[in-house]
Amino acid sequence: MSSAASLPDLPSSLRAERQGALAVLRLARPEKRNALDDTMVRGVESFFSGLPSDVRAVVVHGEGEHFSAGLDLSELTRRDMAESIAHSRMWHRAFQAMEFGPAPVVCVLHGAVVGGGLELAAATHVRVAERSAYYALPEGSRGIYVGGGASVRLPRLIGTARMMDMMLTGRTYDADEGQAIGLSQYLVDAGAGLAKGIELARRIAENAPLTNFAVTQALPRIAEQDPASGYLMESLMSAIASGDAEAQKRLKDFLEKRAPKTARH
Ligand code: 1HE
Repeated sequence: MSSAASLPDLPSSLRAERQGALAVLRLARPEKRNALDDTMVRGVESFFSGLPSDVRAVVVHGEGEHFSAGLDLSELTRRDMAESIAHSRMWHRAFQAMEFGPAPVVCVLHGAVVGGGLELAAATHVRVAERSAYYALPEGSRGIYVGGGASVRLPRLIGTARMMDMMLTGRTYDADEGQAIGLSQYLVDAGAGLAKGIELARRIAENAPLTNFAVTQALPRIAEQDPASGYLMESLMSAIASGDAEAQKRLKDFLEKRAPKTARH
């Protein structure tokens, strides 16, 4: 029997399981192409807010033919302006709980990765795309605007001009193009994404916890800072990480020839 702590309760449109040090979260609403309704978005927030401390990395993927068709458009017609602002802020909270949560997140993409689905993917740390993946921001043609953080995250990921083009002209990027412009970091064959995502997450889970903390919490902030503050923050973070007992043990292991070399794979 596993001694791993249990995961937060989720709505039926999200499924999660433990795999040792990992948690695997699945968007499980394939009949609606994993369109993200309020219940799912709130579920994402409670999942990442309630992750047990022994979860060292998370893999997110989608059931069915598509990763996600984005915002559930059927819910959109029911809101007035104030409710729409609150709704977008709810998405921001959920995706920030993931982006700045306790464990690095690997996302596995296939089929449609569109609108809010792309916003969710952009809030994760490592993206693996299968060759079926394609990316779009159909908000332009639906008469709406992004609301799940894309205006902040996508310009940093692919550039403002590309995001403008996607929204103004409805341009889609296929998996190869997405890989070339930085939407994904890994590109794999159809059906191979989850195994690759789990392999990467296992590797991430082996890092010292303070290194993963520095990479997911400090690095994105440093990248946004003025250089002088960034250099200072880097020095502080570096000293905190290397002063930790785990770092001292790993350094000793290398110097005493017990740790693997950094070889070309
Ligand atoms: C949906 C949604 C949805 C499917 N909201 N119900 N996103 C979009 O504009 C993309 C809209 N979806 C599509 O273009 C297509 O569904 C797909 C290309 C993703 C998939 O096509 P297909 O042929 O496999 O499926 P389908 O027949 O279009 O859809 C199957 C069912 O899912 C159908 O419902 P049914 O009850 O008739 O079976 C669809 O209505 C339903 N469905 N997508 C609601 N998005 C925080 S702001 C973010 C803003 C956005 O994300 S805007 C982008 C919205």
